[in-house]
Amino acid sequence: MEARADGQAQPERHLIMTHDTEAGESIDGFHLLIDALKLNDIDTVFGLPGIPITDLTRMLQTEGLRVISFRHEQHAGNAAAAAGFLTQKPGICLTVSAPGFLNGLTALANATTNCFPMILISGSSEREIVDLQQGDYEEMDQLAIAKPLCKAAFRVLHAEDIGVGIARAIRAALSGRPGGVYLDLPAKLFAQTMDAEKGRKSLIKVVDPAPRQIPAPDAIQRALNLLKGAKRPLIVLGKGAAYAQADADIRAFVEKTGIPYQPMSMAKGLLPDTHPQCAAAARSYVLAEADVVVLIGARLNWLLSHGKGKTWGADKGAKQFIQIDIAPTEIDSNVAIAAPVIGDIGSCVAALLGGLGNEWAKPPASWLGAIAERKDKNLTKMAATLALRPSPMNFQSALSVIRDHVKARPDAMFVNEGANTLDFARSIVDMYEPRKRLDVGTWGIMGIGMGFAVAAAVVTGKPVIAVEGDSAFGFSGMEVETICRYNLPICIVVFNNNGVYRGTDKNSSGTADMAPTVFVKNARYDMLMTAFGGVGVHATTADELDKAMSEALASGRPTLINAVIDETAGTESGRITSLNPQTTAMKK
Ligand code: FYN
Ligand code: ADP
Repeated sequence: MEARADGQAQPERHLIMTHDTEAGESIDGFHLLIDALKLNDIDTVFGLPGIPITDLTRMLQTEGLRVISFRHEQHAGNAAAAAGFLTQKPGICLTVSAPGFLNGLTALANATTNCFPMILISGSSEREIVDLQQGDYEEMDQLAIAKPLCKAAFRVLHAEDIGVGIARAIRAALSGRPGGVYLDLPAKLFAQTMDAEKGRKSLIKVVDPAPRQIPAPDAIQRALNLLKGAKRPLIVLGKGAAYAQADADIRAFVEKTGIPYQPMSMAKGLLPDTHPQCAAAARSYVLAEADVVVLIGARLNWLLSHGKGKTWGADKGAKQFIQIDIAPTEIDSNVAIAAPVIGDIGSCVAALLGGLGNEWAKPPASWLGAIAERKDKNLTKMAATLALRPSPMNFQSALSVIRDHVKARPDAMFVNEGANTLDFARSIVDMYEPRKRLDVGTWGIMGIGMGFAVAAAVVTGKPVIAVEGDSAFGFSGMEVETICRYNLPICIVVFNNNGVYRGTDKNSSGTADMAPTVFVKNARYDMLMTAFGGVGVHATTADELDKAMSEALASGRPTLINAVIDETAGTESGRITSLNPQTTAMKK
């Protein structure tokens, strides 16, 4: 028996003979697909059964894969994407045709945007009928629809091509910049049979699916020359750096150069947030003042103000960038990059590290001192806020409790979505280990919460703390049933302030409806969990929240804590209010 990531035993890999015929043994499409996945060490499938893949989900389970069955495909897809990010293996999401496929597609597009490897496998209706638009059951040209929303899309029509289809999907998802791949499997394919021996030979074990890409020596030298001359250098670590699993070399590079670093949200913990070189608490200052910035697996997109403008101290003179990325076309996408370093992060950072030599001078003390001063000021201010115990709780007082639990369990996974709930948690809750934080990512998407939490629990076997805005939780809330069904050690904390952003907006139209941002007052989200046999707690004080979290983490039982937050707390869109277009009247 082989061991699986979740610790359960996995039966030996073998080819399943489905029929004995006079001509010899034969195998069907179902089993060729299962064997192709197993051959490539895929041990878990996230999905939702239905026509035409219901039997496939059963057979996958029988043949030793773990099948995590969700209540909505979007969350199964998000789980697959998070699993891909955490493991460097493509996460698999399995759906039914048309509507199920479309539900999974949001997750596939989100995975692609975030550079997470996943494969969406959807059953589909019969090509002959779909292409003539003759009105088949769940008729849809899924391949055409998926194509522009992912890295690659393939359809397999013949059983003998299943091996190639899976191999191509794995390679496309993992190689170069990782991303989402769509694999279209028409219903008829599953029942096709072929000679078992030929079938076995048609399967492909993918060799080196994410080949290292070694940076050119002159690119390394160019980057080091630029860095050597820097007076106020800064390193920005992105989730690409977290994905790369080059943790030791990244840490060595940061520490050997002595350069302060700014972690993007999912790179938090790559080095502990409490590391003396962490500049997160002086973010505005370091971005504006740095003269040379090393981007490691972080794009200059909206989250980094496109590398220009006031955030980057546009009025303070030229800023130069060194960018490490596997995708050459990312370079110069927003501003000129003086020293591109193209390759996989592990190879690039190792090469830079090798080029530092023994004499590398640490950044000027004036730069480090100025950052330390800003940090101290912000940390002191933050500590004072976190010490308060207002009634009802506000975001900060509730998060100070959560912060202590994460500190005590640095190995726990942390999932976070919302607006204010996300923004406050990002700066208040320190992370201590790599790839522990999963959040809304590049799109700032709501709805990843329960899918990511399930994947985090299934893939790592560690406890999961999911901190959710009440609005954000609503997108995937029904998956608490999934969490209870698989008895996953997930502690969900819903920050309930009665609405989107806050709960106090008024309808000014004179009708009886609530304002669009307001929810049912004093809702009891905890009861959703008790409905399925989990633990539900209604927490109105920091002490109650603390006690409930202690119990949840100790017991490992599925728990939902309804944390009552002051409904006046929270600002429109959290820290990204400026992205809201305003009417001319409001501007005046
Ligand atoms: C950070 N900060 C801290 C700390 N960490 N202070 C004290 N202690 C600690 N540990 C300070 C930091 O210096 C900043 O202050 C401030 O807190 C905010 O830091 P943050 O969160 O890193 O930075 P900011 O400005 O919010 O970053 C911009 C951003 C971020 C775009 C990267 O907002 C982001 O990731 N947003 C995602 C939003 C999103 O997707 N929302 C979902 C959709 S919501 P100063 O240095 O003084 O500035 C739809 O409505
Ligand atoms: P963040 O949102 O944290 O800033 P992004 O998602 O914007 O991070 O950027 C991640 C970047 O990392 C992408 O440009 C992607 O091409 C790159 N990347 C992902 N994996 C690797 C890898 N193994 N090696 C090099 N670059 C990578």
